[in-house]
Amino acid sequence: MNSSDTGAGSGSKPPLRLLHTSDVHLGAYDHGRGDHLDGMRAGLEDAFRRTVDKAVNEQVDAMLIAGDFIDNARVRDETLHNAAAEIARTGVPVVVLPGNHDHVGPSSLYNRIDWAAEAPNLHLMREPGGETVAPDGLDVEIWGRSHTEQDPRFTPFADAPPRGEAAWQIGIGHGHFIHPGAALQHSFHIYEEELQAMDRDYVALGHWERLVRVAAGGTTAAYSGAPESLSGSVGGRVLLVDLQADGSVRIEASSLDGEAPVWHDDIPFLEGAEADPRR
Ligand SMILES: [Mn+2]
Repeated sequence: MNSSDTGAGSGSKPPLRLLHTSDVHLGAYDHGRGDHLDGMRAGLEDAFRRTVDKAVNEQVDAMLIAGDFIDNARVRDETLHNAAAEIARTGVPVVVLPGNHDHVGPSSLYNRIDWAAEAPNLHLMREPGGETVAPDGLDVEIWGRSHTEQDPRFTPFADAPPRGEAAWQIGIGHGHFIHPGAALQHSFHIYEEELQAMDRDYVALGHWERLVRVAAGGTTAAYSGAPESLSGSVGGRVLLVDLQADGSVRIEASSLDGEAPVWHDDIPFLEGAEADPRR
């Protein structure tokens, strides 16, 4: 898409559409035996295939995967090759932020195959100190901080840098949003004040198998939930994020199963007692 034509008006921005997903957990059942596990394994792969179909059909400009794309470092080789092939099939920049299940580091699964060769459109975030991805041809910068090991003190957004130069500024993180009144026993804390201070246009969150918006000052921030939930009770949706010419951001929870979409204002905010992270 040619977005350069839309920048002439005062205060207008180039519209972009993103697909946000997380917690795909490809390969979670790679080492079990039996028809039941074979079916669940195929189900995870099929859910990601439908996620990529969605990205193609909705003509998104980029896809964001907010952690736990792959379940663990011992998945089958074919799982990694299939994952890379699906990323390549999107035909658009795909930003993968490693989470606690697929962290970077010396024994990382991201060192096992040549991702750059198999999926040249992949932007893999490898910096635990944080890094900015700026895909060619898109007026957007995505900042995130990769997990390295399963360090419970890891903080996805503490002391994040200020906005960059591109028209659109996105944050991506994998962790546990701390709701006022929630207990503090969980790892990878994310706080509303941090999201507010970052001053991004959208923050893509992962780690919960739950579709929910969270408070972030004036910023829209949401967990996409998983394409296919490991717990079996939720999931099946991805978020389409429309960054609009007037500077506003609208999100839509789009079903992978043909169910009706849930629009921006109908997507629930996290409220009440402590959140309920699956992993
Ligand atoms: Mn996680």
